[in-house]
Amino acid sequence: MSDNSKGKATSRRQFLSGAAAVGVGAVGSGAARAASPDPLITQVQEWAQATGEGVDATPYGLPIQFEKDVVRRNVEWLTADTISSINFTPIHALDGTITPQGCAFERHHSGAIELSKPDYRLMINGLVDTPLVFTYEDLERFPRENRVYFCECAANTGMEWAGAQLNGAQFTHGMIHNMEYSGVPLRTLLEEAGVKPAGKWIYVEGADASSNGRSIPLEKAMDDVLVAFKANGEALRKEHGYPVRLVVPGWEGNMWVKWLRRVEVTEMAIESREETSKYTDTLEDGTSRKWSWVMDAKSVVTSPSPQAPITHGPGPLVITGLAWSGRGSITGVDVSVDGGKNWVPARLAAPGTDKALTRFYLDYNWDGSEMLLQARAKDSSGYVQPTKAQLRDVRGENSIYHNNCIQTWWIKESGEAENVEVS
Ligand SMILES: Nc1nc2c(c(=O)[nH]1)N[C@H]1C(S)=C(S)[C@@H](COP(=O)(O)O)O[C@H]1N2
Ligand SMILES: [Mo]
Repeated sequence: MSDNSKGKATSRRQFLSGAAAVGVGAVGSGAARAASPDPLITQVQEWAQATGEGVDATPYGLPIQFEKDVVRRNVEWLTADTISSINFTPIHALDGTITPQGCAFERHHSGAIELSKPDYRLMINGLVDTPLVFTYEDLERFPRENRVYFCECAANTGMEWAGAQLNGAQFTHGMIHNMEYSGVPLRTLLEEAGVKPAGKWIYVEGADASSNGRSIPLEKAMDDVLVAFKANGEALRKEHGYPVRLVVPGWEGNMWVKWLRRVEVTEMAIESREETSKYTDTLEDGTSRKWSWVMDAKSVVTSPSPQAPITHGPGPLVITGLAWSGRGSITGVDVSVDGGKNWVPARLAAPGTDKALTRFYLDYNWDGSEMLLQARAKDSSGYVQPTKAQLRDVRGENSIYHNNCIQTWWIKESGEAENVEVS
């Protein structure tokens, strides 16, 4: 910590006065250190005395070695093996909103398969005028769109129902990624086949052993669903469904069928399959709800957080995180440093967009005392993210899916952070 920042730290009194003391701009407020002899400034360094790597060293670039900790991680005890399993996006270490494919969480029911473009076929059958089969090349000839959406597994934050459990935003909230997809609207392909009036649903399945079959109402299929083949400008990675996956904006990740092979237009939802009935939510009164497809508004502070502690002293501190809603766009995010007693509006890095991640910042002047840090998202439907207590009142503690409660990080004076609950 520099002497400069110590001198300008907010006093405890100011801190406690609440909203007024929170969120003042950090610019010029002591984040830089006074110039003093520093070998990194005064001496010619090793890397300036020789040439670097040539342009052909890495035909496909990887992150520099110093970033080797920014990787997907799994929680070993969560699943029996890594084939039917999940890992987590390192959201604590990322910024902006786009998730690089290489660190975007994976969820497979029977492992990631290798399916080439020449071997790829997509069939549309069922209640259509003309059953059709598309090759990869065929798909490329339809008018294409580019859209950014988040994909959240319904089980995200699912381990936190009964109590604060996993110590890191990566593990509590990392079953999410946000990419720019290029693809063909499913509507275009369905119209090509001609949906019969009796068709009210589609049943979609993948080419992997699990097939991950799902029923989706035709209305959604004709709305904003994409048959995508590129993510963030490049081909989908194998683990995200190469060469073609379904993108079902705002809806549970399990409907985003990877290695998409068939779309069947049906009269009713195909529910007999074990997989389809699996995704239900147990409620407080012991009953279950199903077909809770939409992911409600949610947010999390990604830094500081348990895996991203504060490593400097009092003074300017960038508090940042992500917010999203499957019902529309994020209109605002509030941040609390006192466990939800007082809230201040965070700054959105850009206006929220439809069913995509929104980055927020609170440029804070930290006095070095402990904080109970929370974020609360609001979306364009008027919905406000609930507290854990509010959510438990309705859903009890036996749910797994759809936990969108407000998360609390206890930031200690040392700058370390812990996953906690506030009553
Ligand atoms: N074919 C197929 N599609 C699938 C799955 C699968 O196992 N097989 N898993 C689903 C689940 S549960 C989720 S959360 C998302 C995860 O997508 P990702 O692996 O690209 O993150 O894919 C969905 N699509
Ligand atoms: Mo999922």
